[in-house]
Amino acid sequence: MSTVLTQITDELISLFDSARSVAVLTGAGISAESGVPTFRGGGDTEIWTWRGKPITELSSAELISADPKLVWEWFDYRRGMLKEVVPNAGHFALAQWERRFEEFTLITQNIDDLHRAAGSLNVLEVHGNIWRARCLRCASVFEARECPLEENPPLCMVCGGAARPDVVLFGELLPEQIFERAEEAAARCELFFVIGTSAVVYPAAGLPIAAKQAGARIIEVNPERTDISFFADVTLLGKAGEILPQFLRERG
Ligand code: BJW
Ligand code: ZN
Repeated sequence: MSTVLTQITDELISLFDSARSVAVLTGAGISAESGVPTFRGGGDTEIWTWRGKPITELSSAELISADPKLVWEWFDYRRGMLKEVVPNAGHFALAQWERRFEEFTLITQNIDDLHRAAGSLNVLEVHGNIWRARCLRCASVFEARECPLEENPPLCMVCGGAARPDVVLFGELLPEQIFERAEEAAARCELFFVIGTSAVVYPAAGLPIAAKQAGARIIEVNPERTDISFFADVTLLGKAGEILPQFLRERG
């Protein structure tokens, strides 16, 4: 059982200050304070809902094969909401953390691009990015920011074939090289932060377990306890936008 805290302590600050190698896994909760709904709730957030269908059905390998237009409609609905939102204090704090450590890896399950918008340079997007499309014929990946879409499905800029969102749906494999880099970071780091994720979706949810097995300290930041809380060294119960900037406060 981890130590549960509601704010950071001097001991945590010294762990943070003396770390050389840090890895962070973020989930939907870090974007909650920007007004982005989460998938499974928690905190005081809204949940993504659309036409009464569950996410496991909408964002699935089955549906993209059966009805790609419908999947684009679901994504277009989300893109419409996401284009209005901006990063929050949690995203900005992580962009500053990146500049502070000799080795720093930011792994995100989020597809909303808010880490980059906040200034993070090196982001491992293990579930893809909602602002990119991938050609179903030639596999070219291109930026697709037009919202609402003029054409559904959008067409590939290279070969004219139909494209799909460049995101990882349920039942699909994660981008191999990106995930390998995430696994390497988990195996190498001294501190592994798990921020704003319910940590139920695999294989991303296996990263903190791998980090722990490799000897890292696990620090969770979430307003609610999760499965991670059982093996984390510290669970900081609170909102990412309030907790993460505390690590950057002036040292007295
Ligand atoms: C705050 C906060 C604040 C609130 N501050 N925190 C074993 C059993 C059964 C199935 C499987 C299994 N192992 C693997 C699978 C299959 C499946 C899976 O894991 N299912 C589980 C549900 C069990 N995994 C897959 O399908 C993966 N692929 C795969 O395994 O390939 C091999 C394979 C091939 C063929 C067949 C089967 C397997 C791919 C998973 C990709 C998931 N993609 C999604 C959708 C992306 C596109 C889209 O957005 O539509 O990614 S699912 C959805 O969940 C999304 C998220 O990235 C992901 C994780 O969610 P996250 O980020 O944790 O969000 P929430 O909402 O769950 O949690 C938010 C948290 O924030 C809460 O804890 C709050 O308390 C907290 N919070 N406010 C900080 N202010
Ligand atoms: Zn193409």
